[in-house]
Amino acid sequence: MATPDKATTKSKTPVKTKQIDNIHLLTQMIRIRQMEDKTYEMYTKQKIRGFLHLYDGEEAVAVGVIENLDKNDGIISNYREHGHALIAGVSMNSIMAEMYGKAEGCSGGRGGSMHLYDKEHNFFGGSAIVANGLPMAVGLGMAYKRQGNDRIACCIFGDGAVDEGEFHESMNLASLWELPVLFLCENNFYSMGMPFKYAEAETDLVKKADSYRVKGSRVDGMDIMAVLSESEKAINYVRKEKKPYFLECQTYRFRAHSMFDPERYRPKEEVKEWKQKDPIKTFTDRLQKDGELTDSRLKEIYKQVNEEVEASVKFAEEGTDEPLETLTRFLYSDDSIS
Ligand SMILES: Cc1ncc(C[n+]2csc(CCOP(=O)(O)OP(=O)(O)O)c2C)c(N)n1
Ligand SMILES: [Mg+2]
Repeated sequence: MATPDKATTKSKTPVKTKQIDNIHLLTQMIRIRQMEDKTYEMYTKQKIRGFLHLYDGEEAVAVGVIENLDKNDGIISNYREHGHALIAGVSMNSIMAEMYGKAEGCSGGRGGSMHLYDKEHNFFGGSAIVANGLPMAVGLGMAYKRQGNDRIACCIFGDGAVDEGEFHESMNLASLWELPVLFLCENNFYSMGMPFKYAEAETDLVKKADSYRVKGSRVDGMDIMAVLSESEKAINYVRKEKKPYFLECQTYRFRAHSMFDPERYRPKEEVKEWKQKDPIKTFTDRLQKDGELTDSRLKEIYKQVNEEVEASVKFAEEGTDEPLETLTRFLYSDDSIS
């Protein structure tokens, strides 16, 4: 989807297959990381307030899946969604302004970090409520089916959402009604302080999907190439067969759950081990080893991305605080967004 570098696409029957430039993929992951590092800094300076859930370590999932979607496909996410929104094409300026609570933000400054939303890019939200997006994605899939188009709904959620009733209801209905929904589980093995293994009686999530007759697979979410390849198969299946698919990406968040979390529930050694698999570092090393990326090109990428980040901070800082007089807008449905 939208990007600084151009992605090349080529057609292949029966479903379109994208060929995406490796440098572009790396740049997209770096854009997420650098943008979020800046939000961390601005949070500590109290420029950004409220909750802030960062995505460090999980970038290969957002990039590896969303890059394979079409721009008309819908995306519904959770509260760790800054990267999802960015790769869906939402501008960094409007994301940063939203985090600052400015009127120029993608949700008019009303949502903040957990509620990014952009109709133009079919990004139907972030949400603070765990598993909230799943039934919404079923509804979106149903709408696309009834409209008779070939759009699909991609629903992104964490392992914690699998414990919720909505997961089971949504998988069941999407399967029963044959809806074009990609259920994308970012399994980072923790739901706040709850380790995955203590939360699930059945830790094989693909088996759970199978119990609803939803086809599924699992992939190493730290490896951008693996995610790209598996998500392409999954997306093509949903689009062509018009049936749901469950894709589990096993990943890890390098930072705390949110800005308030002493992280007593996981050993420091474990974090260190996962950091060895940093998707940006491993992909950078791979491209350099293969001679696809020179040191100077890498420097240039970081320079460009950092300029984009700084520009977004400037945009947010210069943005408009909503005046008191309009604070009650949007309470009723006819108060449309201007
Ligand atoms: C319905 C609901 N229950 C509980 C919470 C509190 N809560 C916020 S984040 C979270 C953890 C969810 O973990 P996961 O889905 O694995 O996503 P991750 O944070 O790991 O990306 C919980 C339980 C909530 N927001 N909504
Ligand atoms: Mg989790």
